[in-house]
Amino acid sequence: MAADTPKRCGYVAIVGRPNVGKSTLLNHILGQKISITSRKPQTTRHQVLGIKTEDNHQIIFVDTPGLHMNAGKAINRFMNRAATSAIRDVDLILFVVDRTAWTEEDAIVLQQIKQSGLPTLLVVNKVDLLAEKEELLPHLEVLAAKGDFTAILPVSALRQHNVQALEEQILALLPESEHFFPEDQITDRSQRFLAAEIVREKIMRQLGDEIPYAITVQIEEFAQEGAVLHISAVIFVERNGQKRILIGEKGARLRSIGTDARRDMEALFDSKVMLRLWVKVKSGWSDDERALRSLGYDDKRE
Ligand SMILES: Nc1nc2c(ncn2[C@@H]2O[C@H](COP(=O)(O)OP(=O)(O)OP(=O)(O)O)[C@@H](O)[C@H]2O)c(=O)[nH]1
Ligand SMILES: [Mg+2]
Repeated sequence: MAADTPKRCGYVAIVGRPNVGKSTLLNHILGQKISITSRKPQTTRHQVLGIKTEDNHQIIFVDTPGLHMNAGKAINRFMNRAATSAIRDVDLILFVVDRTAWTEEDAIVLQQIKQSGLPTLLVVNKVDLLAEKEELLPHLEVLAAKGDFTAILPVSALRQHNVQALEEQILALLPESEHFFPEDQITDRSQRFLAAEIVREKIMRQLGDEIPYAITVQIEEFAQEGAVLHISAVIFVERNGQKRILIGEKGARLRSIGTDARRDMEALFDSKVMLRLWVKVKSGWSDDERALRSLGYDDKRE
């Protein structure tokens, strides 16, 4: 790279309704799992930065919770605020949609994007799942008519299809600027935050439809002692019945969540991990603004 190539740096928000593949896209662009993913909608609850520094450019991605309707509870309102505030504070937006589906929630996201007036790349994800590839082209034309997009890119975040082309588009739009983060930093989130998220991911993935939305995870201990990283986490649930389900028959479910989580933590932290999980009932935590703040759902730090 020539020494006189200008440095580039900018913020890129990844927004869209729940479950379209935003976090999967971020992880695959970074080549590292920073943001948790699952088949269930509303997996991501906070803004998470993923930083990619290469040559003379630094792209700071902002993963966001899926913007959704029926945001009745305080936790859901928090998540929507985290998504909409990201739309305002960036240089460029990636608007992610799922193939040819277009829902009322997509329309709400688009409306927010239009209000921001920011350049936007429309990312049509999961094209690997399209049975009829011919469907895509006419649909892309329909999408193009909905807004003023700088470009429209069909991609598969999971299969890495066209993701490179997307990165090139982003680079072309990145402002000239000094880098905001050190070259080796990949996220703004602490190891404690990432550990709590890994536990939550395993619960999202292993448990049925309702429990994952009733839980939150707090790290109580995070201490390296010699070759072993000791991590204790408390899983808060809303009710006693949920605690029973989470623990499972003779503790089997909680053990299995712990095993999966420990494996991911060992890979991410590059250390042997001793993980202890506890389950506590904190009734109404998800609809209580004060409880939310004390559990890390803080608007100043989405
Ligand atoms: N087949 C296929 N599946 C995908 C693709 N991208 C994401 N998925 C799957 O879609 C589901 C949702 O992915 P996430 O990355 O968690 O979606 P999200 O938009 O971050 O969801 P929220 O955080 O809930 O808003 C997961 O099961 C992913 O594996 C893709 O390109 N192809
Ligand atoms: Mg997500």
